[in-house]
Amino acid sequence: MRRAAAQAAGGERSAAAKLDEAIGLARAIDLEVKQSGIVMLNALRPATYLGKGKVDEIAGLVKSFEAGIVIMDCALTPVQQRNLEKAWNAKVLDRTALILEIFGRRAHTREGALQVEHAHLTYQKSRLVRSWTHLERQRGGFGFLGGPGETQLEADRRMIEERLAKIESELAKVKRTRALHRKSRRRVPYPIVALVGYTNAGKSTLFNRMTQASVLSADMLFATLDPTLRGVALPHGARIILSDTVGFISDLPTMLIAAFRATLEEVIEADVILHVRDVSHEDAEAQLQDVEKILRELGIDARSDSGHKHALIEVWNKIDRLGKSERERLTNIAERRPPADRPVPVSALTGEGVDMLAATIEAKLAAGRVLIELRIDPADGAGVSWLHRHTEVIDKTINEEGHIAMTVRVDPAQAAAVKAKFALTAHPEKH
Ligand SMILES: Nc1nc2c(ncn2[C@@H]2O[C@H](COP(=O)(O)OP(=O)(O)O)[C@@H](O)[C@H]2O)c(=O)[nH]1
Ligand SMILES: [Mg+2]
Repeated sequence: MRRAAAQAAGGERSAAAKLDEAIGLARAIDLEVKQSGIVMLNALRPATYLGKGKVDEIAGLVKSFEAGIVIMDCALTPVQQRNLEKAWNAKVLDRTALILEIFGRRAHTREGALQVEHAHLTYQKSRLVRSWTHLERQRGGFGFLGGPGETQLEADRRMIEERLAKIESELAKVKRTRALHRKSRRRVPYPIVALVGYTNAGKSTLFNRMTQASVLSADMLFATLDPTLRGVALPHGARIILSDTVGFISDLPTMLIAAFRATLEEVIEADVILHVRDVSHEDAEAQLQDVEKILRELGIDARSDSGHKHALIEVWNKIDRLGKSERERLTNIAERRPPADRPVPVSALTGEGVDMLAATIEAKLAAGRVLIELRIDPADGAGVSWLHRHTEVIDKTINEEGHIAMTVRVDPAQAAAVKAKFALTAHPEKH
C-alpha cells in the first residue's frame, strides 16, 4: 500500500506526527503499509488534488508494490478520488473514509453501529451533493435539471435521506433503553478493564503483551468473544477481561464525532480504565487534555478518582524511547503523585513496568469492591453457605426479627449476580 500525506501547511514535525498517525490508522484495519511519505503542496489541483508529477510518481510506486489501496490523509472531493483511482488503478481512501472504516469494524454496541452507519451515509450524501453540483457546472448551470443523470442522483439522495431518518428514530429508541441494554450486555462474570488512548499510543501492543503471558487468553470462555476482548489472570489470581478500544484521532472530522463517542460506549461499562499515553510523543500533553475531555463527556472523571465505578490508571507508555534524564524526570513526577492516581511508566514493547501495571490494576479492583447488605431467611442454610463460598463475608448477625443480617464484599462484576440471587432481601449497595 502506498500512502501520500498531503500536508498543505504546518511545521515538519507535526507533518511527521500526522503521517505516523495515518500509518497507525491504516494498520488498525490490517493494511500492510508498503510506502509512506509527505507531499509538500504549493497549490491544490481541483481535478487530482496533487500535481501531475506527483500523480505519475505515485502511479509508478503503486505499480511496483502492486498496491491495492492508496490512502490520502486529507479530504478529497469525489471527482478527485475518481480521477486518482483511474490514474493509479487502485482504490483511494481519504481520511474520513479511512476513519469510517475503522469505526465500522469497532462498533460493538447497537448504538455504535447505528452512529457509524449514520456518519457513513452523511458522508455519502455530502459527496452526492458535491458531485451533482460539479455535473451541473459542467453542463452550464440549471438548464439540464431533470436530465437522466440527475434523476438517478436525486433518487440516490432520497434513499439515503430515508435511511438516515430511520436510523435517527432507531437511535432515539436505543438511547431510551440504553440502561436496560447495558445490564443485559454484561454476561461475563469478571471485571472489565478497558484500554483507551490515542491511536499509536500502544494500546494494542500492551493488550497483546498482557494477554500473551496469561494462560486465560486461550480459555474456552473467551474463544467466542471478539478479538478485542480477552481474559487475563493477574498475579494474585484476580481475573479480568481486557478490552481494546478504538483510538482517539487528532482533528477528527466533525461528522464523525458522534460515531466515535458511540464506539466508546463500552468504556462506561468498565471497572478500570487504562489510559495509555505515549509519553515520548511531542503532543503528549495536548493528547492528555483531549482524552480527558471526551472521558468527562462520557461521565468519567479522570481526575477525581472518587467513584469506584471508574477507577482510572494512567499508563505512561514508550518509556524505552526516552533518554536517561527525561526518564528520571518523568519517574519523579509520577512518584510524587498520591498513590490513588499515580501513573505507571511502562514499555509495552520491552515489557518493562508491565508487572507493576498488573499489580496496580489488582489494587484498584480490590479498592473498587462493593459492600452489600443482605437479610436472609434463617432456613436458607444453602444461601448462607453459598455466600461464604463466593463472597467475602464481612459481618453476620441475627436481627430482632430472627433474620440473618449479612454484610458481604464482592467485585462490582459479581454484585448483580449476588443481588439477583437474594433479590428480595438486598439493600442498596454501599461503597
Ligand atoms: N518504542 C516503543 N514503541 C511502542 C511501544 N508500544 C507500542 N509501540 C509502537 O507504537 C506503534 C503503535 O502501537 P499500537 O499498539 O498499534 O498502538 P494503538 O493504536 O494504541 O493500538 C507500533 O509501531 C508499536 O510497535 C513501546 O512501549 N515502545
Ligand atoms: Mg490499536
